[in-house]
Amino acid sequence: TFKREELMQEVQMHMSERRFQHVLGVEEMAVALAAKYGVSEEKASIAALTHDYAKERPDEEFELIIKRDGYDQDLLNYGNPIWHGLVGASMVQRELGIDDEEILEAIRLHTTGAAKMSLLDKIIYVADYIEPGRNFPGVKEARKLALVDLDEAVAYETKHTLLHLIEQEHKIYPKTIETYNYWVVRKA
Ligand code: DGI
Ligand code: FE
Ligand code: FE
Ligand code: FE
Repeated sequence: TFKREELMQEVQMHMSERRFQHVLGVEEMAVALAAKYGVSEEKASIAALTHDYAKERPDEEFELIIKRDGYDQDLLNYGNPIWHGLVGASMVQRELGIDDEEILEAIRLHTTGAAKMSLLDKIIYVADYIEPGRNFPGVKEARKLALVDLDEAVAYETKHTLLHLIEQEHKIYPKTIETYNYWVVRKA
């Protein structure tokens, strides 16, 4: 498996410079959150560096893997936004040799979240949203929450992402709804 420098180089080769800068921002934020919440900083670093590894792969490649590897075929009704983490984790595993299941799961869940999330899953989900390069209305509030209560940050991100998707009339992946029901509604 790779050292950080090698991993960075491998990831950089697979994406635009702009996206690579986003990845480095997610890493910075994820490592900081890992330190704060008592999670392995190394795992946070590796998961952050690889979370968008598959983001620039052609749709055809994802479709082939979804058909071949026993994924729920309903996934074919979605697209890269849903595939690059959920299916992309398998590319990270095969191509980068990362076999740590906690890291792979954090990659799988980084876009949609889930009802059941580990601390590492939450850290990657939130770090992706609040990395220093992000600039949207509400990002300051999300950054503030992340330093106070990670679960509140998950809830905030989930609610605002869903609002945005609905505003744009995008198709909602069922797991995204599950995340909303669990973290936004069920929360006391
Ligand atoms: O890969 P990033 O741009 O860093 O961020 P991401 O992986 O968190 O999100 C990718 C995109 O996916 C983002 O525009 C939000 C969108 N998304 C999240 N949940 C859903 C979704 N898109 C659809 N269509 N349905 C969802 O449920
Ligand atoms: Fe992503
Ligand atoms: Fe995200
Ligand atoms: Fe990302």
